[in-house]
Amino acid sequence: MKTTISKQLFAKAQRYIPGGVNSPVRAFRSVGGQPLFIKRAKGSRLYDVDGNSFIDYVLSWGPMILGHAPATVIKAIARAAANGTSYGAPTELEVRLAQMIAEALPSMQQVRLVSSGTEAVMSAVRLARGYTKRDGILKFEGCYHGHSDYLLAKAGSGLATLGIPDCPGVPADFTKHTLTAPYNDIKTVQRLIQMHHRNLACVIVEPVAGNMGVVPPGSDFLHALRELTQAHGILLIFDEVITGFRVGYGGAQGLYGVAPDLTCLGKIIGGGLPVGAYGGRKELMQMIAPAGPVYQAGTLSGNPLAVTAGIETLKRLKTPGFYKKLDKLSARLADGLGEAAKRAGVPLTQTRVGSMLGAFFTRGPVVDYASAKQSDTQRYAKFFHAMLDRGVYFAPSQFEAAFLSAAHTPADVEKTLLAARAAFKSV
Ligand code: HOZ
Repeated sequence: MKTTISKQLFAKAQRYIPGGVNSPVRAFRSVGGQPLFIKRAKGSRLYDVDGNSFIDYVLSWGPMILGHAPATVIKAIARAAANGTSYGAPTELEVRLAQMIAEALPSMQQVRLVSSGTEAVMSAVRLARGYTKRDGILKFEGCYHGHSDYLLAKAGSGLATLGIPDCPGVPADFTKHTLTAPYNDIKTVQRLIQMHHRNLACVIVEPVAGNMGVVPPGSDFLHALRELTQAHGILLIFDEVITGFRVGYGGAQGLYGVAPDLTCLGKIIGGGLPVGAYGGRKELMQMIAPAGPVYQAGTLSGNPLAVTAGIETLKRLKTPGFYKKLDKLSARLADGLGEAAKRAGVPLTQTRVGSMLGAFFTRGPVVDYASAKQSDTQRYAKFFHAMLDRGVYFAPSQFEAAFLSAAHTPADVEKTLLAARAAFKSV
């Protein structure tokens, strides 16, 4: 594979940008080698600056559920751009998107749009603290909720990828309010809540963990969290930045039938443009300024281009049979990968919720961060490069998810499986 121009760009990037990248995981550090610089993307494909093309299973870390550059969304963005790119004033578009979100996820009676998932979570936690008048947070090891200070404790995604347990620059005074428990371990949650309930504002969880690889919730985990939090006046926050509109139109809360108090959404509701949202019961959301005293603001919140892309994306997602079709293709990919690994004698534990896929190089089971970390990451790195050489782009980290889009075809999946049969033999 020719990578001359990517290499040149990466050398230059390192002169001006720390580590040569604007977000750590994409630097390929844990898999070795150098990141590819992308020129354009269309449908299921990424095209790099050296003329290589790849079937993309990263999809901008999830949001491109329609595939890259879907015609209807791009046309709508162009139309919106002609009317101006930012006003810092209300628009009808924002009201439409908020209504679509509230109708899709009934627990979100009111919605505040922001510009990223990190911002959504940060604001939801502030609201939980303001509402309950308590400071404590309980999060789960290996879950990632963006990069705000008090949520970096034992976090997944880039921190898991780079092996950063605690982040310098985060005052101990901030993290002292953050408790952590193993994912899927309701006994530990019970114990922590018993000890700390008077100071706990919220329990925050990815209802399907997607930042330590994909780890689905155990059969009763989310229901048990709901009951325990309710019993103690603690707010339950679902971080659906990845799962919202991904595992179903109603998100993970619709899929598992558990209504949180607050929900955070991310870039999928902007069709991949920079957007986030948080929302919940009206009574809670009325605490947010200017309705109430909990302050949160942003000029780019509800940006007309992002909101337009979001509306067009959600319209497509609502079409009957959308998720069923995606699920069927995802199942074919997962089954095929499992068969290929088995045939090559490679121990692989697979996880999947709809079009979110995980694969760990361990006999498993994988139920939490400790078991996810049992994966042979060296083997993952080899697999990643063997697939990349064959034109398939998976995440450059064991601790991220793979995603499919409506633009992926059965032929893409068969091509991927052909590559995987050869790749598994070489790891
Ligand atoms: N933390 C992101 C994935 N969960 C990766 C962000 C990026 O590198 O773009």
